[in-house]
Amino acid sequence: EHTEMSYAKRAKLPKIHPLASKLMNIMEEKQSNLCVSADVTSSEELLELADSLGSKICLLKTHVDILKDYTSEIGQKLQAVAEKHNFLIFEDRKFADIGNTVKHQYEGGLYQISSWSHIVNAHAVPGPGVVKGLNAVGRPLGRGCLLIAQMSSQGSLATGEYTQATLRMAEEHSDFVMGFICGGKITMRPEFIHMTPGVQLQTPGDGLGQQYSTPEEVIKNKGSDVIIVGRGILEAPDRLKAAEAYRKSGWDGYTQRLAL
Ligand code: BMP
Repeated sequence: EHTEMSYAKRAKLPKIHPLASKLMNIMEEKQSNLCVSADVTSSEELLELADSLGSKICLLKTHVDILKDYTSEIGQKLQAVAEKHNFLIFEDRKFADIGNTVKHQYEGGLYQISSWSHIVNAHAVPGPGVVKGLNAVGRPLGRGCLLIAQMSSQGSLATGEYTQATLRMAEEHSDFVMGFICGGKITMRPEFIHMTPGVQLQTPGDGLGQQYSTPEEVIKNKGSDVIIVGRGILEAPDRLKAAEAYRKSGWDGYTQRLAL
């Protein structure tokens, strides 16, 4: 095995995306590689969740299009909470259209995602135009993008050569692409950050195709950098206690990986 670099060291790499650098510094500072997936349908609950779990997380992942009461103030309110607790915001929009269309979807419409979300993600399936379109809107604002290289769902088509082609697309657009959604480490380039959904301590799946691994498996064994946890925390009787358990478990996985 190669030697593992700490998040703090990777944050200082000369070619790292500024937002990846910022995120890795936050992770080191808060000793958290936990991203909470805030999949709730009320704005009040979303903001309350962000505020109450803010100290435990490096990143908050949103699906704003599942909110039943979205208003244009949500973005700015989320940003204020993110600043208060020092975490970043990741709208899990999964852009997957031609460059010109995703430009509009990212900047405009109801949600104006580029105005409040530090990070977005995209499928590689349209080819590099999707990244170019997002880049045109996001890069001047200092935003970053993750490419979906693999998915946690059963029967996912994002495997093998598709994953490799996604990796090459990221390498060719590393001024805007800062990393990946994936099941584990897919590149040795330490500038890229790997984020993994489908993480839960108790359950193997959800009956709708979701497949779960534990934080230890994802961070220590598979070499990912960030665990994305939704229902493992949201459905726990005590969300704060659960968030702390996932934070600790993810961080232990990381320190154990560094010690290997
Ligand atoms: P949960 O931990 O409750 O299963 O939620 C996982 C979250 O991560 C959901 O918001 C889902 O949309 C997202 N996600 C995923 O589960 N698998 C992927 O491959 C990519 C995702 O964005």
